[in-house]
Amino acid sequence: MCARRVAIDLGASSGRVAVGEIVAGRLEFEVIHRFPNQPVATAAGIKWEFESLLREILIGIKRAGEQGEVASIGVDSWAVDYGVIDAEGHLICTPFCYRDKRTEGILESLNDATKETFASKTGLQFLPFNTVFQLKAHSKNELKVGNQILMVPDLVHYHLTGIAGTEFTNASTTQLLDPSSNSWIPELAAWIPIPIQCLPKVYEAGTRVGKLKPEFQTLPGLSKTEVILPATHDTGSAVLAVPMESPTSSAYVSSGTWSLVGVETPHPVLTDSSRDAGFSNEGGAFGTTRLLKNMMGLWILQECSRSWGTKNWDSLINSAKPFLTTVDSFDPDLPQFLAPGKDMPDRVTDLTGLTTKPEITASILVSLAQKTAKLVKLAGEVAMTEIRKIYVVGGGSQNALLNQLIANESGLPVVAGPVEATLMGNLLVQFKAAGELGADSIRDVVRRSIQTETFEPGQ
Ligand code: LFR
Repeated sequence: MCARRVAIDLGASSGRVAVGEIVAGRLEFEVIHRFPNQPVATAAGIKWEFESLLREILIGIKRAGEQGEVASIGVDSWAVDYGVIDAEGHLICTPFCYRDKRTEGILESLNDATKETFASKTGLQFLPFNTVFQLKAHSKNELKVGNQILMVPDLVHYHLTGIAGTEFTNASTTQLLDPSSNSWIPELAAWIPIPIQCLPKVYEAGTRVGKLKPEFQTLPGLSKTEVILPATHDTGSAVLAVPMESPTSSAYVSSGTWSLVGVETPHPVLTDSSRDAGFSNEGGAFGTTRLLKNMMGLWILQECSRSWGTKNWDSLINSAKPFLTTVDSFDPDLPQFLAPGKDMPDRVTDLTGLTTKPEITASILVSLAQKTAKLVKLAGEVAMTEIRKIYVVGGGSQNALLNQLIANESGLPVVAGPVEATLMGNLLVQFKAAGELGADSIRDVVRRSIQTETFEPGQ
């Protein structure tokens, strides 16, 4: 009988718990629990409601166990955010949201020499919210020897097993890790400053961490369950499930609240051109590197539709069609778009002069497509390879209009799907680690399990 494995994917706007099985070489999975997630304003700043996320995760895990034996569980989430546990394992600081303004100004205050050290040692794009800058802004009383900094998925794994550690794909987004040696960089910990011992041991994706704590083992279906680390960075899991046949001539876009645009390389690309173009070398599973740039994804439109009280997302997208060739575009990565706010449509109006919902929507979609095409081209240049196809995965891959616009802007075919790339990548690492994929690669199984749609340029 085939093992049932559970993937938990925490996203910036929702979380999902899915159960997967391998049936005749295909991955079959079902999302058995969904719950909303959003950053909340607290007296300390913008934070995630971590206790509530844990409660929802447990509802999902219990449900999975009630339906049958669960062989393993793995959690992935957005990157960079972390919590702090003390020497007794108590969570003394729940995760801040990367959209909190406590890191404002830190990046700008770096001198050239420090910037050079960061860039050359980590090969990561400078983003104001990278973990290293959040830790710079963090109260140092909490960052002392004995305490540990755990990323969001690590906190959940710790809650489930009592074993503390982190995983390479997510650790690589902290801007504190050397992507070539997988080790923390003492010089950068000293810059914050934090004791290097606060940074946990780094494990590879696929590591079998151990059994659940006794209190969970007594629940139905969970007595033998182990935690197996997926690529705990959601983008890491998603990129594993990009169905590309030829990674050297393909670019991917992991499309959701953010768009992560790049190529997969066999090793970090720490060249001047990569650094000048602001590319990140994020650690991938199985020795790969995600050479990518983080750009604002559907976030601006999500915030506009929240502000407008939009009920029907599809009709909002359709309403934009008549205006695609007439609206002005803008750079979606301008800093004024980072923070949440009901005034998001006004922020677009300020740049474009557009005021109606269909025109603002058109302007956002065209801007996203233009920026995506530009980054695909840059990714090819930086990786010194010719890109012939773009793969779009994740929730945003359902946006046919955006896919078509990307194809038109780039002049390249766009292959859309899978929508649930992150869950699939998470589950398949667990099956692989347990030796249940046979000779198949993760991408072989993905290709067999899904249908994609291709958008040719100029249609
Ligand atoms: C996508 C993502 C991106 C990361 C951003 C913030 O969900 O993980 O890869 O840059 O969230 O953590």
